[in-house]
Amino acid sequence: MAIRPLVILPDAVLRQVSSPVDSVTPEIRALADDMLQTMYDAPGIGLAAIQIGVPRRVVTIDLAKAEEEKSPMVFINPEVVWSSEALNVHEEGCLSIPEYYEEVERPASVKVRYLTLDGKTAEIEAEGLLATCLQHEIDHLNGVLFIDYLSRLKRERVTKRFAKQARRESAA
Ligand code: K2U
Ligand code: ZN
Repeated sequence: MAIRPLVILPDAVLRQVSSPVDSVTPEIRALADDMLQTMYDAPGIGLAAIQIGVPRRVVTIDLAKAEEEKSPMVFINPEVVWSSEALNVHEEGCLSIPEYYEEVERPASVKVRYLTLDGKTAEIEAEGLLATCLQHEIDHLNGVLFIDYLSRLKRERVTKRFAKQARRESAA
């Protein structure tokens, strides 16, 4: 188990499309462990493997509050197989775009098919924060960021801000 460094905007790695997992190997289990540890340390309630630089279709989520017992979920090759016409607006953030939050509109409910860590195919019907988080994470697997749903002006403004910060850090 290890806490891994997070990939931060504007790193082009975040725009990669992640590859499907063919079989749930010990390496994939170790990756999921590292993702959970990294997510809890951040702290965050979701993480996609690309956010620690690994272009594989693996997502971890835990919606448990700080004072509650952990309830880790691992989704391998998750795909939305149904989404509601009803929409929901939720404030979103991203561990790869730290301290930036904006409202995003997404389908209120989704059905997601995925592989479990045991290699079994499963489906989950989600609404509320879980639906938002699953869609946010599956977007990461396709190189899509929540800022892509904002106006061009807002997206360019935040991208320029993070690019300027990255230049400062590399010059330091
Ligand atoms: O992908 C990530 O960076 C993880 C996000 C997951 C997330 C995004 C939007 C809405 C809910 C969850 C991080 O956990 S960001 C922390 C956070 C948590 C709740 C609401 C907003 C941001
Ligand atoms: Zn994110």
